[in-house]
Amino acid sequence: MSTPPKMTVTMLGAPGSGKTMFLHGMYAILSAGFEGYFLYTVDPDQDLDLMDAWDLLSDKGETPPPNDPEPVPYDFVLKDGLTPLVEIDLVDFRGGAALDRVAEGPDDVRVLRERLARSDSIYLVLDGANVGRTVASILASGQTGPAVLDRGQDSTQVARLMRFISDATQARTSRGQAAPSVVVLISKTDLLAQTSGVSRAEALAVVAKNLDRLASIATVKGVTAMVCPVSIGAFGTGDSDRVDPTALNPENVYHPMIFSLWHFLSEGQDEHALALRRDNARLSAAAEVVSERRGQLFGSWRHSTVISQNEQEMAALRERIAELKQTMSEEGRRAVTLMSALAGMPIIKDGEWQS
Ligand SMILES: Nc1nc2c(ncn2[C@@H]2O[C@H](COP(=O)(O)OP(=O)(O)OP(=O)(O)O)[C@@H](O)[C@H]2O)c(=O)[nH]1
Ligand SMILES: [Mg+2]
Repeated sequence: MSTPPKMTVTMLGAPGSGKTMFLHGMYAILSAGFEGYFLYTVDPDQDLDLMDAWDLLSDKGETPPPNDPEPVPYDFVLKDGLTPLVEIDLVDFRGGAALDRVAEGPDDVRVLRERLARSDSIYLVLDGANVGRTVASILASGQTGPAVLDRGQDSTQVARLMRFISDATQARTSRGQAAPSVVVLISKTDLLAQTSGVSRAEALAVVAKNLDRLASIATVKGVTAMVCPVSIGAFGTGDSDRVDPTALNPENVYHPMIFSLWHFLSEGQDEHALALRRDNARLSAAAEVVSERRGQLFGSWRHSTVISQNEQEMAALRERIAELKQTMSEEGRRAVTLMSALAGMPIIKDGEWQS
């Protein structure tokens, strides 16, 4: 692959839901390498910023401050060994950017909405402590009634955030593009057991069973989604500025990015196949013109310009077709490998559980 394709990823989540810490944890783990995949910032200074923030957390327990209205943009490149697979455009917004009104909020509100419409992958970040409370109320009510995340903490946010994903999906499909992949990222899963009253595994099973009510966008037709329980450490619910650094224990932080890339490459296969069909059709048309002109009496003499123009086009098309076929087989192979790295993660396509 010559220049890697660019993928846009957007995190949506209420203030304090754990977006920035997830991003820091993901970078710390993936920049050190996971199963041969490496994530780097394009700008080496940003690598220092991210590593400094991670060092503050792992050495002193200092957590990142809440984001301000100035979004923090990152350009990453994900590599398989030394081979760049994809460039990733990811922006860390404050949670309020998704919840304020455009007319009243700072400019990040408009920027986030515009960005969602061109996002290839969207992470719906749900605070695990809240999800746990919802699980407790689902269990208490005998799994009936509406399952909304704890009001005042997260309820309206989830509905609102999902609406943005729905709008983004519509914007993309109206342009003939695939829907963005969706990661239902349950953050702070170390708190799930505490707030749900059942074990983490049981709580996650309740989430999976009730996903159509908790995060219904993940189960609609046309959407491919993954539920990903993430934790940065068993920090408890205490002071959010400072946590116990010895409790640091990142879990599942690389899965969302691997899933986004898998989906991006899989969708790319359909687009490549379409381009291949188009190029093959043009090649046959040009070949037909050449053979027809050559077949005419004095063909090569009277039609030499047309013939040579078509032959040039045929050579260019053959080259492009060969490149496309190579890209398709490389990306197809990579998609299969990426999927194996996601083994065991719950993936839902068109409302159907895949694993
Ligand atoms: N127990 C626990 N707490 C966490 C975890 N991740 C984050 N937190 C806590 O949640 C707080 C908020 O996390 P952030 O990542 O800053 O949240 P955010 O979504 O970026 O917030 P805004 O930038 O304000 O939108 C942190 O300061 C931590 O105290 C986790 O995995 N476990
Ligand atoms: Mg933040």
